[in-house]
Amino acid sequence: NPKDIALFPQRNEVRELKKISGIWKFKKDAEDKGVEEQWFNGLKDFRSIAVPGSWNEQFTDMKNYRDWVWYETTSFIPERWKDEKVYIRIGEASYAAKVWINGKTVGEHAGGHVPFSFNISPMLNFGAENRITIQVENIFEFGRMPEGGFSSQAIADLDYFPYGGINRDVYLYTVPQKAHIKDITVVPSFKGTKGLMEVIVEQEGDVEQGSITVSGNGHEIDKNIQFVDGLAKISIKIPDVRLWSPEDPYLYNVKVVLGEKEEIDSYSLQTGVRTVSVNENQILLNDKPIFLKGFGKQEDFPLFGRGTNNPVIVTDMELMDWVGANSFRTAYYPFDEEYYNLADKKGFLVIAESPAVGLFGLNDTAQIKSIEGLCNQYMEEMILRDKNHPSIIMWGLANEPMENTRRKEGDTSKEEAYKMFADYMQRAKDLDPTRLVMYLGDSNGPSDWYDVADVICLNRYEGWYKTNGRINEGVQNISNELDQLHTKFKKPCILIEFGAAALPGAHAINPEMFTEDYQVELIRAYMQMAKHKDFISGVMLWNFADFKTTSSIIRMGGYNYKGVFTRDRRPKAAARYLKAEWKSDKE
Ligand code: BDP
Repeated sequence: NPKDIALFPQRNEVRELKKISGIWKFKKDAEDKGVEEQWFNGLKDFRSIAVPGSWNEQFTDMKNYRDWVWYETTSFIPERWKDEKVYIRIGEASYAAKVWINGKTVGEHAGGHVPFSFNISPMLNFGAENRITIQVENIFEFGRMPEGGFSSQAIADLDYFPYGGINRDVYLYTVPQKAHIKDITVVPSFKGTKGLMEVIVEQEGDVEQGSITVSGNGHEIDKNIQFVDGLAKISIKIPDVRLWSPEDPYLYNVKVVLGEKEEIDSYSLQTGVRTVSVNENQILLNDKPIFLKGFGKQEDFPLFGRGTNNPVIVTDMELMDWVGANSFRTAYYPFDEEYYNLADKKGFLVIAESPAVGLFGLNDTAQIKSIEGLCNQYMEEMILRDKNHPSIIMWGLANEPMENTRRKEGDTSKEEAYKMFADYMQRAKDLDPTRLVMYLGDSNGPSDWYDVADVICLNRYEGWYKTNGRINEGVQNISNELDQLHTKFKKPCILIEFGAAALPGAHAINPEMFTEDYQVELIRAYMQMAKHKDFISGVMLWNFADFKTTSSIIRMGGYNYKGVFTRDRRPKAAARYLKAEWKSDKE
């Protein structure tokens, strides 16, 4: 059941939680013979791998490996878990995975960057060690997301490294047998000093009664709830509401209990009260204009690749504070939940993105059909998992959807592509009417699709790939384009991706491409231009840090050097320039 990922597992009076990440057994299966040879009954001749962590970084012979592998670990399951429902939750496995417990099939999942969860009670031995086996592959092909098979690129058609493996933590957790809380959606709003939370609770089971307690800012509000067909809805008024904002990222605690006299299940989450909206020129948070100063980020670091590492999450937000940024994008996929938890607490504004990168598939009818379902699935999983984070103000639903320039007369795929795209964007808005939606429009993409987005988000590389070496001319081009787009669509715009590669330590008197000086000059020119347009609601640099990508003639050593920090988080000259700009804005 996909809904099993809606709530991050937690430990309380009625729920148990055990993290089973660590060093696991690991084996390559390039010929895909493991299932036939029943490797799920115990791996032989294995080596060891860290979970979470990408295999590409950990093994010298697996840098570009994308085929099948096997993971195995054991975990003791106590006798007292017999009366509970036990689940396994895998934070993410790229790209597809199959799971066995004690040699018995549990289930499978396709799609990286999002968690998946299975009820494993029927396969467990209680009061004993249990063997957990996960088979993973990261094959890149047509009809997957991100899509493969469009070019002869050795590894991927996209500009980040397609790391494989179990890249996030793995948990075992329990929920009560009788009934449990499956999902909680909190929709906040306010009027003057009165806050409102519309809360929807979904349970698995048929308990009729429950309660909700919202506490914060010196108030505690208790309400009983009634379930009809497993669902309960209630509006909770919050007096003297303390709104969530970057200046005051205040969080309320929402506790849901199932059962009347006896507590059958309970779940607590933290969320904030804030609203997001737009007018013709601005993005509004709590009805006041905001300006996004920030970065596109990747989950990428030496040694663990895309594997989750909490010190990196904490450090990156410290560094964003240090330069005076207030926002970041999870380019181009949903990040580990800890990013959003910390952003909620620190008051960062987040554009949360789905893995719909490089939609070259909008070329013809067959391609559109092959990815439509996947786009929707990932968008839905992302919203299901992340909807209660006040830090997320906007969903990023696609990166650079492309058009077919070789269409023949009578070909209707252009209309079909637009329709698919518009339906997809609308579906996200229907699922979550409280946030904005956007996609990143490339200069080669369709320019008339912005009518389906709340904000016009441009990625432009003038002064770099185009008008290279001629920054002012390039920036003038974008300035003209922005004016035209704004006149046509009457929506706020974000310069959401721009930048120049800078090799750390490279300098020149006359700014030359690839020097730190050129990167500063380019960023300065874009930011100055943005200052003179009142419909620009943000500047977000590409990228926060240098990151690993696939080898090519424009990616020296396999890295994209557009970071303002190096891959190991040392500041380039551009970071100091931004700090001077952004910190002085604040003062
Ligand atoms: C943009 C792509 C992004 C790349 C960037 C670049 O959307 O993924 O990393 O170009 O070339 O067009 O740095």
